[in-house]
Amino acid sequence: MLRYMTAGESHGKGMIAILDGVPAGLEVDEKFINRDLARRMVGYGRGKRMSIEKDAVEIIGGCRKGVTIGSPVGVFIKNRDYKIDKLPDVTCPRPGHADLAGVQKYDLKDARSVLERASARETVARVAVGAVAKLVLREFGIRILSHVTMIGNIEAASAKLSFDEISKAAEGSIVRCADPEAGKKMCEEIDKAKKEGDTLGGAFEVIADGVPPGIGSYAQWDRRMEGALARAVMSIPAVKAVSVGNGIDCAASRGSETHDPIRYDKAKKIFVRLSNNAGGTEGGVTTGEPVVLKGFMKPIATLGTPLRSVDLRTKAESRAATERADVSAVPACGVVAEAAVAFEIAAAFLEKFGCDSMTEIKRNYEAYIGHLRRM
Ligand code: EPS
Repeated sequence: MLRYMTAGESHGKGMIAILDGVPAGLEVDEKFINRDLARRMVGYGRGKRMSIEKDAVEIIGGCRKGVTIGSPVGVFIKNRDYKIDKLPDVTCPRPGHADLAGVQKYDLKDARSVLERASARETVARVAVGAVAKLVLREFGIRILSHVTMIGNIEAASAKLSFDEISKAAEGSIVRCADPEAGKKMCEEIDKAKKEGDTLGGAFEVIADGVPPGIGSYAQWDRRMEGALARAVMSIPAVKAVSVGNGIDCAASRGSETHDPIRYDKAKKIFVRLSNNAGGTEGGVTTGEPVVLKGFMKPIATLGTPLRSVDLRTKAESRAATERADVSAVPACGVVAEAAVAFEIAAAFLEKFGCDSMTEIKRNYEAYIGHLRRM
């Protein structure tokens, strides 16, 4: 069973994660992990923190000579901006952040103790974990991308692009948007919001290509892929909705317009679909088509022009605390969602093909793919 936990505060010594259930025999490519950490840091609209940090992973367990040995993999990412005990108290909770609910729940006087852990800084550890999951999936030709489809009310058009075209365009865009025209407008919208002391949300799409049919299961509620993917992506700070495939539009469409007709490709000896409205999953099981989902992020809760709040000590009306923060972090959120999706697909993949060693998993995977071609 692949599982992980993280610990660490935004301005503590660093972030740590333990990833348990990684098969033995996987080469842990630190450069690959660090590349994802760097991708999480960029994006137009990010705050000053990203110019302080130089996120890099330190592997502190589960590897010998760069290869996994079947033990839990420990990762550590150091915070350069380590100053947690020198920071002032936060006593005016920000609407939209965990501040107020957190002090109530944990009986705290200072919302700093809440925001330090609720901060999206924690996602640096998730990206490191997701990168290890991507390394497992990479061995089976599974690739994952993300791109920004909306910031504020600016929407991108990318429906006609291939996986490689989207990936190339998004990696080359400062807002990780595959539509250059929309990307330009998104940057203008971010500038406008920044000037007005405001923040912006948006949406991103994650696509996993090369996932074989039969990952996940309809047999039990918690093994359904849609549920696992939605939970993983919804757990990223500020994500308020997830749709799989055309999950929102299909509610207003007819069955005949929604479901993906089946065809048999005699040359490749595989079943294929004429469309992929389902987003690569039917009945909680992958279909062999790309897994496609969208995440919707609310605007960041720390506003330059703060909203009305109440001082926790005096109960007097006040303005919410304001901190250094991002104007928009939708591009980074997409990268975090790639990690979340990679982890969930890897977990279900290992459940199907075994989890002890890469050689065992490859043997089982190849036997299964061969079997599918003989069906
Ligand atoms: C983040 C680090 C944080 C924020 C941001 C994400 O750093 P700091 O608080 O020092 O500026 O920039 O977190 C939030 C916007 C939030 O609301 O929690 C990071 O590493 O991604």
